[in-house]
Amino acid sequence: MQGLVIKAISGEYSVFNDGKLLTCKPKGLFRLREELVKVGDRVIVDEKTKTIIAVLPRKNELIRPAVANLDKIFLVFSVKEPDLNLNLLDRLLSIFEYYDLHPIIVFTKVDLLENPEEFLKISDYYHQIGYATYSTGHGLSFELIKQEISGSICAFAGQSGVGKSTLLNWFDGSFQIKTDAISQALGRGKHTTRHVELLKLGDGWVADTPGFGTIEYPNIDMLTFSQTFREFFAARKDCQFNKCLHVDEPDCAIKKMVKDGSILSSRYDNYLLFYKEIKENLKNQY
Ligand SMILES: Nc1nc2c(ncn2[C@@H]2O[C@H](COP(=O)(O)OP(=O)(O)O)[C@@H](O)[C@H]2O)c(=O)[nH]1
Ligand SMILES: [Mg+2]
Ligand SMILES: [Zn+2]
Repeated sequence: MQGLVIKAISGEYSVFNDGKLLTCKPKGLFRLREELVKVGDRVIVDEKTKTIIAVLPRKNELIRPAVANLDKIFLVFSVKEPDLNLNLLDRLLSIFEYYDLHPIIVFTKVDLLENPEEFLKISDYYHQIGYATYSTGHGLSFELIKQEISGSICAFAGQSGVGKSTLLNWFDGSFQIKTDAISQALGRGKHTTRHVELLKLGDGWVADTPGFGTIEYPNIDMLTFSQTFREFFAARKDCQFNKCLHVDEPDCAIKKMVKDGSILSSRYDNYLLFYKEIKENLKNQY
């Protein structure tokens, strides 16, 4: 039979097919390298011996968290406690654009803001450049987020304490995922690892991934990197130079747009930081 791997714990895989779960081991070849089977994989299983005999080609895969075939990734960011981290948001957006992973933004804890104007400007900006954005803490977006999940394999990514598990529990009370008091969530050691598991929500699947405090840029050339900032990519034709990287070039449309306020200045600041980081990485490779 063919099934979907929804859980992997110490060499045992839960494979979902037609409403049933089968606990399987991979056949010898795969056992040698555990990472050869990932949560999200579609696999062929020999039901008699309960072994995974083949992994079907993946449409994408992440290394940490180890998950394959994601249709959508929700980037969960609290607006307070912890403060909105636009640097991490821009980094994740850029990296997931590169992986072609369809990022969707969820801003949480909007109820904690006394003055939401500044936040609304930021949230509108990301919406206007083409990202689906939702916000929670006032109860408005739940049904819409649920609809986004329907029919897709999704993951919730974001720092510890932003409210990923809380959201998933709101969607389905039977999940009963452990949520952390904020102080504990922030103070928790970096090395706490938890397994990834796909949870069934309607006819979709969601993974509550362990915290995404940092993520490394993949090996990426500068021009491709510049294209992972959507609105920069859209406006690049107005730059004087073909292949403008929007850093030192004269007559750069992006820099003008930052000046006149049509590009969010934090976006450009973060772009420059990542640009330098990637350049450094490239240098260190030789
Ligand atoms: N005020 C407020 N608190 C929230 C909201 N969502 C989550 N929290 C709290 O934030 C803390 C961390 O939540 P948790 O779901 O464990 O975060 P995770 O580490 O991202 O899974 C918990 O104390 C939650 O009760 C929200 O929308 N508003
Ligand atoms: Mg959690
Ligand atoms: Zn430019």
